[in-house]
Amino acid sequence: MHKLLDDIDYPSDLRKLSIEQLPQLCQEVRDYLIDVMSENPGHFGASLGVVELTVALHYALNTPHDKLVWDVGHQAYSHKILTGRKKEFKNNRKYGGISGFPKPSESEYDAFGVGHSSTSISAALGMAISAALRGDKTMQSVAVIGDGSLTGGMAFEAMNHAGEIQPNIIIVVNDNHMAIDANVGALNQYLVDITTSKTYNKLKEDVWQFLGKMSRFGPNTQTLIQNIENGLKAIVLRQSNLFESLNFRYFGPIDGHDVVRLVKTIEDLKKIPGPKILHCITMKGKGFKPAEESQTMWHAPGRFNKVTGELIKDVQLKPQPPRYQDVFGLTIIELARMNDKIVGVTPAMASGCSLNLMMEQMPGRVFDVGIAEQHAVTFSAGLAISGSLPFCNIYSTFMQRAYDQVIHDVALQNLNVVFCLDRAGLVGADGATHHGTLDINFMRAIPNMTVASPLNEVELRNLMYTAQLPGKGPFVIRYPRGNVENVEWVKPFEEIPVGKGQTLREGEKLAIISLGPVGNKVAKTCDKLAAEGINIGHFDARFVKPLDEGMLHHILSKYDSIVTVEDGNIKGGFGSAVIEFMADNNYCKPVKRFGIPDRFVEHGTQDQLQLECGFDKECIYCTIKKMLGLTPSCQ
Ligand SMILES: Cc1ncc(C[n+]2csc(CCOP(=O)(O)OP(=O)(O)O)c2C)c(N)n1
Repeated sequence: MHKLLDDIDYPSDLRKLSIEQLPQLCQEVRDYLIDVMSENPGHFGASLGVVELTVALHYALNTPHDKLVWDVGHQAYSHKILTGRKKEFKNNRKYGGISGFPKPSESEYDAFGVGHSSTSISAALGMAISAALRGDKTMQSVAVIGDGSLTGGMAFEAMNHAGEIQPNIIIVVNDNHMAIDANVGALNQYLVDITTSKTYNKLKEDVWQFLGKMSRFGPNTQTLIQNIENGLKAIVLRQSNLFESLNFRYFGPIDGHDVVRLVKTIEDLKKIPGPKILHCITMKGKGFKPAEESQTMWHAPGRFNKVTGELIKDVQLKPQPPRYQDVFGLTIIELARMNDKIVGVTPAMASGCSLNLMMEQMPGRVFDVGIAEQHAVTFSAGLAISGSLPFCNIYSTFMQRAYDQVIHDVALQNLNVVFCLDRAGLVGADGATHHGTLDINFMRAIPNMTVASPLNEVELRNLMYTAQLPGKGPFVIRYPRGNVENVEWVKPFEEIPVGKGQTLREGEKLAIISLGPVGNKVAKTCDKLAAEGINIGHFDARFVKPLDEGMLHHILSKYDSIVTVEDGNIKGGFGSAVIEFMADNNYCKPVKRFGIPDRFVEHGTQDQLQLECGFDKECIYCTIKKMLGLTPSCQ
């Protein structure tokens, strides 16, 4: 059967439809999303939740002239489908395919590059002001931000600014009461209250209907509308509405799945100057029952049967080892039982980092602070200075947000906060915005800081154990996304001396020094070389800071050339630390550094990206053979 979506590639095609046809189009877009994502997984629930909003926005706005900024961008899949990427969507997040997030270099409809939350209002504000400065009076600047992302401080910084300078912007609050887990915080409660307060909403509805009637009389009634608004709202609404108090005009809450009403509302809002909030109530996973019912699990599920909703597990013949995040999540519970000072802190990533396990067992000792990395760090500093021992778990990429807090609030005061950086290194399909490849570099620059990366699951446990022993100061433990090496991983805790690496094998001529789990791949390369009669040394640094100086002196005295391997950016990273050590100690030897080159790496599987960056097993093998003057079997 011919579908409306078949004829739509761009918003200009969409605008040819009558408003009555939009519900059908929404159904088709939703079906297409379910169809494609059942095979090629991605951010599912959030995308299904904004289908109507996306159609309405592109229908009512004049994109790409009007600017549409998606916060985080994980929900922007229907936007991609309706802006020239319908076919390409089948390769969403795949190596060489389109990005899972809006990206201006990919499309002129992607007004701003996103991936990290709470940036949309600032960016839309900048766009609105820039348009005003160049005399463009027609451009609309719209930010779409979820209730979860609204908990990020930047969103408030931007509203605070906008409320004063009164730009022409629309902020659409996409309120589904969820972040990845259930949304938290007083603001979340406020949004619930505002949605459910009968008195408030009756009043809003009356104002709304009145304004709706007036707007039908055309632009001449605008002044009248404004006068009424100013009078009525100033008296009644401003005192009772947070957004009104910040000098925004607040509209809603309205049903974010009623596409016709959304279109009419957005068209009305376009005629009202100044900063406006449109509060839409949506449901995450809308239209796919399992996703509506289990919203956290369906935030980003794997492949699934699109009829039954059953998740498709890849065939597994033997039991799979746990993920690094689970080792963290289970180990912190063990440690917290032994040490009652330990608490867990997460900025809205409880299930992402497995702190949800501790939350279930020790609810009073884990704090989900919302999408607020900066606050998470300084809150941890406050806990630590008062005698608690916080394990603050933040994905490496999101830790970039809180750099000053780490320096100023934790390291400068030498506080014992344990930073567990999950998803360190190349993360895979989430791509450039999410790779955690800079933490080695920025953490090793901070005085007082210990920076470690475990080789495997046992080391992760032991580092966590070590970090909570007295007097350890600020302590970073970085570990990657993915599974650990062994099914059996629970061993008694052992303290690891801070700044001590380990010898994995001695050899001759050339030594590899690796950092973190990438060392397991290196070990396999060493095995392969050994099978050919080439015996090189392999050392696990464990610590980037402090470096194991004794081990380095040994390596640099014994071996002729050095190879470093790290899952992080080469510039200023672990290999650079080794070179600095060599320069400071007058060692002059050839060094080859493997890691991520000085550019942003896109999306793909972790293996594909390591290969692209030239530090997969094969590249290391070939380089070593060349360094030893041997002809590699590869070129
Ligand atoms: C700075 C930052 N921290 C954490 C995340 C991880 N993250 C991605 S989506 C999401 C939840 C966003 O919630 P909301 O804005 O309400 O959107 P929804 O998924 O509910 O549609 C989080 C925490 C992020 N993208 N950026």
